[in-house]
Amino acid sequence: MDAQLQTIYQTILNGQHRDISAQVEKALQNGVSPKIILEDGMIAAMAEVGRLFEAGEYYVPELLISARAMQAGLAIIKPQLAEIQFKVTGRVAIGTVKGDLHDIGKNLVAMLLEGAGFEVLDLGVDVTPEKFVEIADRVDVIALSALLTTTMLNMKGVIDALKAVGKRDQVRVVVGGAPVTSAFAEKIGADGYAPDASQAVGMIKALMKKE
Ligand code: B1M
Repeated sequence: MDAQLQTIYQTILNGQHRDISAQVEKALQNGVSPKIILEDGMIAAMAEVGRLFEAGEYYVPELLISARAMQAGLAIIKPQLAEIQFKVTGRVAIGTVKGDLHDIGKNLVAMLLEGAGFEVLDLGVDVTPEKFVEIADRVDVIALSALLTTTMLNMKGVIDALKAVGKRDQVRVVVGGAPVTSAFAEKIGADGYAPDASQAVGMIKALMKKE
């Protein structure tokens, strides 16, 4: 791995949020592509953080400080990602489902969607089905994120809540997040699934064209 990417990777792994901004800025100035910084440096580091947590070598505080460093790096890279995207119009409400506080992946999807020209309404984390129902009239797509095997079940709750008030057919519902699969998406009646943020943009663009 490139030395700059290795530094970024290690900084996120160590949770040094004060150092990451300058490192990402420097790599961008040196011509490293934002996509490579994101995927090979930052996302790869978070995957390793997850592995260390699973192995009992990292605990929740380490997850938090790595997440904080990741968010600081994302803030620097956001405008660059916006520039490399193609413009399309559409409105997307995005949120992490009820009971779930993970927001890094959701923020990444929101960021790339904005970069692709979508108007994004970010509802945050721990979002209730009622909140999604409330905004259903104002958007073309509702994008749901979940990182826990327990909370992914709440995605179906959103779809059921939309059905209960007769709004299911007005809006596309798409899902994603580490434990979510296309089979699960199909089972709960979602309109689309994507395994990562850039595929989420492609999938939502394709859904918009179908209208
Ligand atoms: Co949590 N956590 N966590 N955590 N955490 C996981 C998810 C876990 C897999 C770690 C592990 O055990 N290996 C595990 C879940 C196990 C399971 O359910 N099977 C876990 C656990 C157990 C927990 C707690 C229960 C721990 C505890 O308290 N004992 C707790 C739950 C809190 C809650 O939510 N109620 C908890 C808490 C936390 C922190 C708050 C400390 C922190 C989150 C901070 C934050 O988000 N601001 C945290 C973190 C950082 C993680 C890991 C290490 C990293 C997650 C991450 O940000 N990944 C994670 C381990 C892992 O994932 N390897 C873990 C990077 C991010 C870019 O990827 O979010 O997957 P991801 O997003 C991807 C795709 O999934 C996709 O695009 C993104 C990339 O392109 N995507 C979408 C995401 N959303 C999408 C929506 C779409 C499309 C694609 O819509 C169409």
